[in-house]
Amino acid sequence: MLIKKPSDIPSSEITPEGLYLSRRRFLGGAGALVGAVAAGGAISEILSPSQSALAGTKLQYSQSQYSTSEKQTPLNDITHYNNYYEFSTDKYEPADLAKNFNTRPWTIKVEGLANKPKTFDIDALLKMQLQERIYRMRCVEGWSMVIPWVGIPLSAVLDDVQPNSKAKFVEFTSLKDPKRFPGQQRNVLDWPYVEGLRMDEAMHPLTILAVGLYGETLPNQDGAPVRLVVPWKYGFKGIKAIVNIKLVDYQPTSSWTKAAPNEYGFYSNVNPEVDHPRWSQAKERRIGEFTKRPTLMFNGYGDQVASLYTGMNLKKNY
Ligand SMILES: Nc1nc2c(c(=O)[nH]1)N[C@H]1C(S)=C(S)[C@@H](COP(=O)(O)O)O[C@H]1N2
Ligand SMILES: [Mo]
Repeated sequence: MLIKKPSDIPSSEITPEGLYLSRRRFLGGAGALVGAVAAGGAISEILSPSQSALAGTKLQYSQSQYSTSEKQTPLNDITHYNNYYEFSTDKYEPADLAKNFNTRPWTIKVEGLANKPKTFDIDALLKMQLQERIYRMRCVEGWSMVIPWVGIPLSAVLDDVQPNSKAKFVEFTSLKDPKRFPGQQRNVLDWPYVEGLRMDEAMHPLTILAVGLYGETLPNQDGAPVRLVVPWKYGFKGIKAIVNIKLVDYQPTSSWTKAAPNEYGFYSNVNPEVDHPRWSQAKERRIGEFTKRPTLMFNGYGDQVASLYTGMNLKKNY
């Protein structure tokens, strides 16, 4: 496959994390008011009948001390305002384009520098000790949501394969299948989508593999059947449709870093003091609100995660 070097990609293609906002109605107060399903509505009610019967299945889970009590974003917004370039660069399109995406069979291979590499079947993962994690999420574009995820700590899966002492980072890879992902027929990103975490970030109790939201299995457009959620980092870290998790001794190069290294660094921590090269990160718009609110350092999770970055220059390591 022909991969375009970053210098060959017109800026209109690497702008994506912002380009479409200017052209499209921004989801906000008015959009939220007309939303058909209020917070707490059932996913099955908003899915078209043809959508995979697997999305919107009730999950068993317990509560967690890590959840925020902030008002949750309506389900209709969480499922109709998605960044998912495998389907489309337009945030309004994945809801429809993903509706027939088949998430069975599905396995997640966990391999690399581990004593007991293992391939998990998604249905085995769904039977692990799931928890609800109501997290603030913030996109690098400046919008935020509060999402009641259901998932398992990533550490539970990693502990199972026993990482060895050479493992320093974790590399995540999404499914590559241009037949099922129309967006992969275009070179908007270098497919498959790849992300990475440092070992201590991956093992942190806030980091989860999400398999559901609002108590039911994930809608396809939100990353079914399994996606990463790291609440103190910009949304693009939350890689969707994961098929491979690899323990490695090098710092993985994520798809966004590859596309625009000066804009999207490895750490990607939510940081109001470090502007994106083309816009400020000082404020954000919570979907459903008119007035912008100040963005919090580490997205408000500083008490739990700031110590991971002690002594690091966060302007250099953006
Ligand atoms: N595989 C894959 N994962 C992805 C993306 C993508 O395009 N492909 N987009 C990322 C970005 S930029 C954001 S903001 C979040 C959006 O997640 P959501 O649609 O559940 O809100 O998914 C992230 N994970
Ligand atoms: Mo994003």
